[in-house]
Amino acid sequence: MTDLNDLVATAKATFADALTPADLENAKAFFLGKSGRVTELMKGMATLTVEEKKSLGASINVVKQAIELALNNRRHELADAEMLGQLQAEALDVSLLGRRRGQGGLHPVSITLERIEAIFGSMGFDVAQGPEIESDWFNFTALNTPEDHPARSMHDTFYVEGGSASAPNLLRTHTSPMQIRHAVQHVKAHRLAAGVSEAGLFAGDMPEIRVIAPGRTYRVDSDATHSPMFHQCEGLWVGENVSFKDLKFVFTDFCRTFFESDDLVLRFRPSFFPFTEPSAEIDIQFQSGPLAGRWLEVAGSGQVHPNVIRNMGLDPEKFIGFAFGMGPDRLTMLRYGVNDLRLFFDGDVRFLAQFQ
Ligand code: 2U9
Repeated sequence: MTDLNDLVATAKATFADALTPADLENAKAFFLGKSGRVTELMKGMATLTVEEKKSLGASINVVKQAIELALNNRRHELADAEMLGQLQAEALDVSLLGRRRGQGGLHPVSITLERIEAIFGSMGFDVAQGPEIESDWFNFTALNTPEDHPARSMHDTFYVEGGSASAPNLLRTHTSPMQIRHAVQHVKAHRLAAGVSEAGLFAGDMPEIRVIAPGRTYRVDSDATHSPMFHQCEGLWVGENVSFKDLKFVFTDFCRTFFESDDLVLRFRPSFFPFTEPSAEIDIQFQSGPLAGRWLEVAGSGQVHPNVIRNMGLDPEKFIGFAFGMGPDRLTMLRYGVNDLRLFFDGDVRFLAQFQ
């Protein structure tokens, strides 16, 4: 029995000395293998009596089970140690800050355009869209701009391929052509609805045209307050009984909502545009706050010229309206106190991120 107990102790010690699974399996063979110690003990029983076999066999079995248990325990220990080593070697420092992808956001001028659209939208204005490459007709002629107007020179306008030799296509110099296109479509649709022929100027019943046209515009110009690409947002309201009084109401409401201040007043200053007559610049003055006391020019405006009303297909004896035009870039500069327009278009994320 003492021999048998010693054998268990020896096996445990040998297994403990095995430092790798391969060593352990070799050690196992020494005790439990085909010619291992336990097997030899079994074979040694051949000459014993049945009674002796029973008694010694049971003891050998107990020893065998104890050795197997010791072997399995050591197997688990080695496997755990191996796993621990692997976990340590491949450890991830989850406390390290990740490299997050920037969230992105709207450009400050886009924020302004969205606000303008929301404010005029709430006053019942549609939002027109149109091409940035325009024809001479929609950009100039339909808007009553004469042949010899400086805006038509190579000096002031980016001409592109297409169109005719005498009237090449161009990058639109203002957003007004979108409103002419919108008005022409509007008139056409209501002529059809009213069953009035396409010929001649329309003088029937028609819902009012109320539209704004925001977008990119292009002129040959570049300094701290001018960029070759800039934004405009023009508005147009044409009906049978629309006046400067409505323009003043609409634009005052717009400015107070846009600048989030009721503490501002408007001033209309006579001016000239080919597409409006009479025309006026619109200045605003804050009565309080950082910009208080100075008159700030924010828009041009006027009663739509009868020739322009005609170019929409409408009878100017019946239809009248007003238009206004403003620069969202400049409005953004005023709202945020930015003093150089070029910052908006340099694409420096450090500058742009400040508006998020
Ligand atoms: C149609 C008829 C008339 C739109 C108008 C202005 C006056 C104007 C510019 C000033 C500098 C915008 O800020 S700016 O870039 N615009 O002064 N725009 S009236 O008149 C129209 C538009 C469309 C069919």
